[in-house]
Amino acid sequence: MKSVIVGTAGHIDHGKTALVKALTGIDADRLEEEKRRGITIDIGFAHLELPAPDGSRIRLGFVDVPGHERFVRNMLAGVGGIDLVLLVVAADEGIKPQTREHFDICRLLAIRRGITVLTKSDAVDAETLEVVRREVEDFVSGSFLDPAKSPVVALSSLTGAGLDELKSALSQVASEVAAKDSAALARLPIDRVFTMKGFGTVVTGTLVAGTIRKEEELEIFPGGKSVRVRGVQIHGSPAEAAIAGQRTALNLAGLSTEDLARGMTLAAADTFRLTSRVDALLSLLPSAKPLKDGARVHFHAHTTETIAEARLYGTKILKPGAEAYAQLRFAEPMLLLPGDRFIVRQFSPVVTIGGGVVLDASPVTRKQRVADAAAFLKIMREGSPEQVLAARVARRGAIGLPLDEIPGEMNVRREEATRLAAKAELVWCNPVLVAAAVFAKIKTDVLQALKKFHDDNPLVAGMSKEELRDRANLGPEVFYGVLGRLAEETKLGVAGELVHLSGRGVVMKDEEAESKKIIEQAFASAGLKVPSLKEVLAGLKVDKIRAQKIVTLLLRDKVLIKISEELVFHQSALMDLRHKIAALKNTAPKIDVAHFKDMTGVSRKYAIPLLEYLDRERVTRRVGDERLIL
Ligand SMILES: Nc1nc2c(ncn2[C@@H]2O[C@H](COP(=O)(O)OP(=O)(O)OP(=O)(O)O)[C@@H](O)[C@H]2O)c(=O)[nH]1
Ligand SMILES: [Mg+2]
Repeated sequence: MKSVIVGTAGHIDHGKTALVKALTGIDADRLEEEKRRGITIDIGFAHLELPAPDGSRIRLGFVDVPGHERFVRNMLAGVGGIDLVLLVVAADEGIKPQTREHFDICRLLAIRRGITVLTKSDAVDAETLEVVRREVEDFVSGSFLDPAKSPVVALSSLTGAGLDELKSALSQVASEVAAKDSAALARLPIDRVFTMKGFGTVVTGTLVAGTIRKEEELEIFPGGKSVRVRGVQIHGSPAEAAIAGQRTALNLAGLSTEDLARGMTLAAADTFRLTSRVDALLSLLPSAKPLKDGARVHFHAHTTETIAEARLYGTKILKPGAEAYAQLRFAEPMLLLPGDRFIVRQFSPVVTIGGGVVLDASPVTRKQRVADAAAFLKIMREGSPEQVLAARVARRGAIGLPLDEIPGEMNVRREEATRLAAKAELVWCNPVLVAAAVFAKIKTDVLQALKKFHDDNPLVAGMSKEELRDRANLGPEVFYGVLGRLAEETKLGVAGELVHLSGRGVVMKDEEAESKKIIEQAFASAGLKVPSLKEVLAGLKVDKIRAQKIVTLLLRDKVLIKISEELVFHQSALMDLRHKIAALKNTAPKIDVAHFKDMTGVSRKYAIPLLEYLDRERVTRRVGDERLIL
């Protein structure tokens, strides 16, 4: 069954609550004080089922709001989730200040459908009724309530005259209202918190999106606590699930009324983030005073309110009737998402001055801030979902946007995020997405850094990955994404921890290659009776620094092996020694220094370091003055 939320709007005492009661039989004034004073103070609720023109049934949830100017903030807590408004004007009074203010609010919130209701028709004669009807029709003409598109119904809640006409108008308009998206990520702005005997802690609200099932885990904003839904009620009856567009009551496990308040939001778990500032399109009412850049305002969205500072983009002052991009900075963080509508009221005296729509609720760091905020926000406002995603990824530059953050940033399900990412032609560097142009630039930068390294270090096989990453100033995800891609394209090679440009690496000049050979030869032919390194290097054609680099290379490649500060051997000589010692094991399990000297022909100066080397290599183990052959 389709569920539609109907809200009342209009000046105090114009008969809103009486109208809801005449329609539904329910008195939405539930507070004792309201009954005593005969006015509505806080929002109240009622419901009604009507046959739709096509024979199906429509469930209407009513949110009745107070008309008193002092309670506009309560009205704002109720009006956020409505699909259809009943703009109530008493025939004996006509248009009054809160008729205007409530109507302004409905327009600023972009409520699309409604019915204009002239109440108390019994209290005036036919002629007066006609005069008021004309006045009201004039007032709403050109708006979403234009009489050419939306019904105007005169009635009396006292006598019931006109009620049937209103019901059929309601059924017609409600059937035309676009249903809220029950497949979207769930969001329930809380408007009431109380305890119910036998049911525990209860929150109510209009489910503005998604579906909430019994036993589901949700997250509370602010606070971030996760909660389990113990029970669901729709209009006082238990239900398995609540779907978008329904007035919803939830019993939450393990929470007391102190943990919860109007203005908080229950939403899909592990998806959204609180925000302290949003970028928005802000419109000022023609009746408002000019708004200065940086002015403080009262900010209302859904059931929340806070104080906000309005930073205008590209202008110092917003003129009445004009609109501008603005950043709203909140005194307290809240959950807001792109597309959310809001109202702003003047700081003092408090009157409604404007409103708008949130374009971006995921502030980025100053470093990542886009140079042209207006261009970015224009895409947020008018772009297709892929364009919006592409711009969001592009502004993250080389840091990229984690796929996991897209649902929270754009209010889309994960599957949708993945689909959009594929469509927007982004580069996937698990787990982040990077704009194709940014990725191409990073590739160039990495290749350049690598080239410079090779130029500066001709004798080194490659650059260490971490040094390259540091040089390119990249996070690990994007760095390894780029490295992988460049390796695929055979622009570079990766060997262990080292990265080298294809075709580069160790490129020796003739002199160096010759020197390398000389050194190697000198040690290879010396066996264990090695010359001093200094001596060998002194006899080379190349300079000291280059000679040292060659030695470093030979040591790195394990052609030469250093066993102590002074002693360097060719690996083949040490290999021979190991074989000899191993062969000895068959005849004698132990060897002492004298025996070792005899066997190898080296002096004590070489014998001790060599034996210590063999101990380290676990070829021998020292036992007293002897070595046990292992
Ligand atoms: N004669 C007549 N009186 C009505 C009609 N509808 C409401 N009233 C009376 O008007 C007074 C105000 O009605 P409410 O329904 O409380 O008005 P409201 O718009 O809800 O007022 P707030 O919620 O305080 O803004 C009450 O005394 C009602 O009995 C009507 O159709 N005819
Ligand atoms: Mg009322």
